[in-house]
Amino acid sequence: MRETPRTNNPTQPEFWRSPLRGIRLTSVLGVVLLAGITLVTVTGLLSYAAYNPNLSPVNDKTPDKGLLGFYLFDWPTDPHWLYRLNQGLHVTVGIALIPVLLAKLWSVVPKLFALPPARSLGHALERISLLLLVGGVLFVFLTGVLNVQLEYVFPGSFYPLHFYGSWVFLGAFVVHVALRLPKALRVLRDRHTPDNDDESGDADGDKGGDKGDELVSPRPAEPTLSRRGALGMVGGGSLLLLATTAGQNFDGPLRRTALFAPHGGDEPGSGPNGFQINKTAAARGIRPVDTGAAWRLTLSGPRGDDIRLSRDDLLDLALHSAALPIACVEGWSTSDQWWRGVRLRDLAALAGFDPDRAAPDVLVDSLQLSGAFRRAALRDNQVRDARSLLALQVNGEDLSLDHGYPARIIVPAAPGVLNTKWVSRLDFGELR
Ligand code: HEM
Ligand SMILES: Nc1nc2c(c(=O)[nH]1)N[C@H]1C(S)=C(S)[C@@H](COP(=O)(O)O)O[C@H]1N2
Ligand SMILES: [Mo]
Repeated sequence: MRETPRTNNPTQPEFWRSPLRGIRLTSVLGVVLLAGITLVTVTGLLSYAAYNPNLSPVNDKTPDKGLLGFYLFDWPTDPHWLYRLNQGLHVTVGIALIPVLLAKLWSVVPKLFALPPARSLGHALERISLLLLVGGVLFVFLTGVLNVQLEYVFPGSFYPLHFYGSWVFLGAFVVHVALRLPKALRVLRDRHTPDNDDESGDADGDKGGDKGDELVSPRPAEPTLSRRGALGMVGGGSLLLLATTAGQNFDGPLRRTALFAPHGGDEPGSGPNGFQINKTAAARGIRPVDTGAAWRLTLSGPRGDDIRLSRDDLLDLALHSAALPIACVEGWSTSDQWWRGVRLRDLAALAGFDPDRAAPDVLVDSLQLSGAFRRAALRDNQVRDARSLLALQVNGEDLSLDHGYPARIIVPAAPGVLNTKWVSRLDFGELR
């Protein structure tokens, strides 16, 4: 029996000593990642469609997307909690996957150091795709988490970074899954594939069925944890992140369980306007003189002449109610709030359209002079929906300044970014 040599060189397989590594661990983690990343990918692509990026340059943060916008469709207004569910899943599942992702990378790290860097052209191509896979996944998760935690650390550039980064990662991911899934499934189906919980992987040189499993350490250290224990730790970590994040999608005591979420904790204040605020009026530079008695809403449409309405004029129109949530791209949401105001379709009619025959799109402008989300475009199906309001009140009281007084948009199933606050102008017409 020969003693396996010691080494300080990570390009040598002997350097990596954990007895937990092996194709089984990698396969279990891989299959969990496949399910999780598929869900995060689908909800991410849907979230992009929910912005209506192809409706107007005002909504489009990635004007150079070209073919990557191939699948865009008219985002529906039903069910009214659609975006709340979509984005809650995208962010919560993404965060809960982090321990699984790190464990998967740990399980294959010896292979990333292995030499020679390329044995053949095919091998070289595979290693380049692995670079894009590992770099891509770290980049996409990091930009996502930083955006949620710190809000726009990359001013103005989060969307293009996360969007294009995701497509690079996705390409490499599809290649990786196509190459490895068959093996992973075979390993998981075959109960006799040796793993490191059984006796066959010990250091005495008789590696039995481990032959060919390059992930198994040729010089394993004494185990301090079983593979099942390691998987338990990873799963426990995921559950902990899930339990300390998911609460940001609910109100009251549940929200206070969202310890790591910036929009967890107590709702701001109490009373009818005491629900989560994203950007306050002060943070967006909204001045009290602009929201006082002099405020007017300007409507434009095919009539030509602009129509100007005071808040009292709006209150004299037919008022309607709708119970709708605020659901932010950052993955927090409120439960349904009871909004009251003027239907967008009624305002379209004032501007000269017949929304029953053909509803127009609308470009919404606000009092905010600079910064993100001061303007947004809504599609005809959103204007037509009887629950889409220019809201003046919420939960039986006037809107607070921070929730958009004098008037804000609220649309069913739409992302928060389309629910413009401090509205000043609505231009109805065909946008696309
Ligand atoms: C973001 C996700 C993922 C990353 C970053 C990642 C990364 C890696 C890396 C770097 C390797 C080593 C490649 C080598 O040089 O042989 C590897 C191997 C492997 N991966 Fe993944 N992977 C991911 C997802 C998945 C998924 C979804 C599956 C399952 C379907 C999977 C199954 C495997 C398998 C079976 C191996 C082969 C181990 C071997 O043959 O020794 N991986 N992965
Ligand atoms: N004018 C303006 N409207 C805006 C925003 C903004 O920054 N400026 N933020 C949007 C975003 S990202 C969200 S999630 C919602 C949040 O609404 P709330 O603060 O009333 O909860 O408002 C939207 N409307
Ligand atoms: Mo948002």
